[in-house]
Amino acid sequence: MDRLEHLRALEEALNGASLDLPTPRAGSAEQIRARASRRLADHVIPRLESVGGPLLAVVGGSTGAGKSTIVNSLVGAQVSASSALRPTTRRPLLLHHAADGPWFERARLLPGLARLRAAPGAPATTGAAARAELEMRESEALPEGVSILDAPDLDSVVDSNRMLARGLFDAADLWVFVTTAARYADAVPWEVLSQAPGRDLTVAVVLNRLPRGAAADVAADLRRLMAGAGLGEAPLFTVDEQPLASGLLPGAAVAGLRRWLEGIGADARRRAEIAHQSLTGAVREVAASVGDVEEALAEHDAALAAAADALDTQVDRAAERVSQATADGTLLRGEVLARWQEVVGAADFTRKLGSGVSWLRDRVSAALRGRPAPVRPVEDAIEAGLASLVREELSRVREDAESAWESMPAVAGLVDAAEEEDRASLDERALGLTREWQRDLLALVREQGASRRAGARLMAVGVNVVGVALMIVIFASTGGMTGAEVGVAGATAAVAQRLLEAVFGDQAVRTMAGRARTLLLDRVRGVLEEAVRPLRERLPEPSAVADLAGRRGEVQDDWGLR
Ligand SMILES: Nc1nc2c(ncn2[C@@H]2O[C@H](COP(=O)(O)OP(=O)(O)OP(=O)(O)O)[C@@H](O)[C@H]2O)c(=O)[nH]1
Ligand SMILES: [Mg+2]
Repeated sequence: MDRLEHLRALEEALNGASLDLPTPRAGSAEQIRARASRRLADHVIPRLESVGGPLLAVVGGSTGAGKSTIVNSLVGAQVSASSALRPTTRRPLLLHHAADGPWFERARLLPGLARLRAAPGAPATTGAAARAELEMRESEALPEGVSILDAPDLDSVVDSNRMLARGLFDAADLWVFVTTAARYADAVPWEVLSQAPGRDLTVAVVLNRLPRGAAADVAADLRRLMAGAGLGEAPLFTVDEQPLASGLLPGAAVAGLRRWLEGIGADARRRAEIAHQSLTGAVREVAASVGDVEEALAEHDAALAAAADALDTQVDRAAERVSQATADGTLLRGEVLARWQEVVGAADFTRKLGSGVSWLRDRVSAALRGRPAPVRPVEDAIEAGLASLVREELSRVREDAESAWESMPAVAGLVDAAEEEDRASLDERALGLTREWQRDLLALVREQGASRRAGARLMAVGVNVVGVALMIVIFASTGGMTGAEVGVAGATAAVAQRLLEAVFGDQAVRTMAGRARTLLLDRVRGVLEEAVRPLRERLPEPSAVADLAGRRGEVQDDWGLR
């Protein structure tokens, strides 16, 4: 790719660089990004696309300094509105020699401004502030090769004026800075003007409205300021205070400025040099700005990653809590135990378990015959316990995730925007999980009972009873439910364990319990993740910072800026 393509790619990368989170640098970085992108589009790219065009001399300064009056006087006609109202100029006016017209037709300089062509003799208008426009006019009074742009005021109270004026300065090859005896030390225009040397920009200063008598002193003071700002070499043109004739200064008052412009226009080599300097200066500054934007993007992406991590952490913690509570007997309380004991028959059942599976089968079958669906109440009790545990964690994980984000300034604002889930849907999700897992379990049991031997026993005891036994074993399994400490829950779990072992054998029971537990925890993770999903969805995409850095590197290489 060539220089131009690299610059276009950089512009595209800049336009795509999103700074969506309010990180500390986001605000300033967004402005830097917008300005860098605009400079490429307004000036650098169009200049490279259509080489050899006339220079653009932007006339800038404070409102009322007499910019429009100077421009009118240069061309000897009232082409730009000047008035006692501040600010007057809203719409920039570009004046060029007729011979340079075709270049301006071709080049897409300042593409954000709608072109408005005024006939050479048409009266001046100020333009509406609402639309970003650039008025173009031919003028035979200007030298070929140098165009002049009368800009809105640099330090305007009108935001759009100020932004526009700075954007125009960014697109300039030459700056003609107009100030007055009264205002030459104003801070704001100097802040802009002092950027010129760093950009190798060619500058001329016009000191307007010099009161007779004070001319020498004021001019000397201004020269001192200019030297301090690195503009000691720039020409200074002074214009005495004098009455205007039809709004214009006499030709002699602006003769120095005109000669300077004509000198540049007549010297093709100098013109090419000035154009090259302004271009290189702009590319250098843009590349440096892109570096700043990259830093902000890296900060943005780090904040993004931290926010995503915070969600992961809360999901992990909630999953861990569920994992604990489903393994330490917490779920084997009251209702579950009571109902399970009804299934396997009173407390003395444990004692008789030694007599083997046939007894157990008889006991359970009898129970099944005696009461139509004695296993159903245990299933319901387990379902209720598990569902309420999960339900609680679903609310909590969302709340914890929200408080984690609230303490992170970059994403605190996203919390309110995230969609809230109603209680009913959380209830439903928790219950849904429980039922799906119960189905998983029954499928596991059936699968395990596929062998002939186990199958017969499974049939005898009943798939649902075995399924319930499996749940009980899982809920009691790893948490201190063994040994001397065995309480009612432990004893009950032991019965379930024995029952399962009698049906499948102990190795198969271990495998099954392990698989069932994994299935449960996977499902739990799924619903927990779902609970924080509305937050996760609010997170913007990571920025393409690496891409931007790559594009900047290409441009820097092209321009020898590394
Ligand atoms: N007598 C006299 N009046 C001047 C001179 N220069 C400017 N003025 C007046 O000062 C006022 C402001 O001049 P403009 O040329 O509109 O000033 P500007 O810098 O273009 O101002 P904005 O467009 O608002 O940024 C107008 O009323 C001019 O007629 C001058 O040298 N002598
Ligand atoms: Mg003006």
